[in-house]
Amino acid sequence: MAQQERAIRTRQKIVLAAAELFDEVGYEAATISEVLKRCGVTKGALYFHFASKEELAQEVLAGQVAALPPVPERELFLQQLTDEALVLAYLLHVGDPMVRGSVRLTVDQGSPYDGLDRGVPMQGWISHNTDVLARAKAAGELLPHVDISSAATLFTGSFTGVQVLSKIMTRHADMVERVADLMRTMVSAIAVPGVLVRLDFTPERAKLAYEEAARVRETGTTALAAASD
Ligand code: XVR
Repeated sequence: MAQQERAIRTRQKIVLAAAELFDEVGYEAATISEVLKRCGVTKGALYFHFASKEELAQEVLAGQVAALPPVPERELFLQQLTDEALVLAYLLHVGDPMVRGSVRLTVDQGSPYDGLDRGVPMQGWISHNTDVLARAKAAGELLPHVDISSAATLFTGSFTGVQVLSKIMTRHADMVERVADLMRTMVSAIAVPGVLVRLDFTPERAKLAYEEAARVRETGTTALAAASD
């Protein structure tokens, strides 16, 4: 294996172990020595990649949006947005360590002096939503009054709200159902009627959409593309 590839893998191992630890104990209580124990990397190697716990946490925060496997483009952009929300909910529900650790770091308030920039992933989601909603608008899927940037922010804010509630009430057991409800309600306020009737908000989509997206990430092909080969 090339040296560079080995370095990338080591880095990924460290980040994953850190995310897992942040998910379990939060930022304050997490220690570099516990990350070391979990990832089986030498202290020297860890410090080569990350100078501090803060740098590690910032990397986990930065990886949040990319931790969502890419949902293949749908016929309707509002279905794509819905499926992305369902896939993220599913990952929280099943306990994906990268997603859970990163999301916990984002929402835990911590000390005002801990130096973490929790706005990084939030801004990433808002920009992504802005992009998808702009496409939805261009495709005629949105009601004329819809303000894209405020809707984009509202999706991220309300997802965060139901995520916190679901964690408190059920430890994410009902996460997929809460997000399916949220998307049905919010999308109903912005979609034109002819589009709304074609959208599917059932929670059962979550697992299927996740499996499809994970397949795309692994192989670079969709089920349809693979079938027509
Ligand atoms: O904006 C998001 C989606 O595009 C769906 C609408 C998800 C926002 C997730 C924000 C994340 C940070 C804290 O979740 C939290 O609870 C996927």
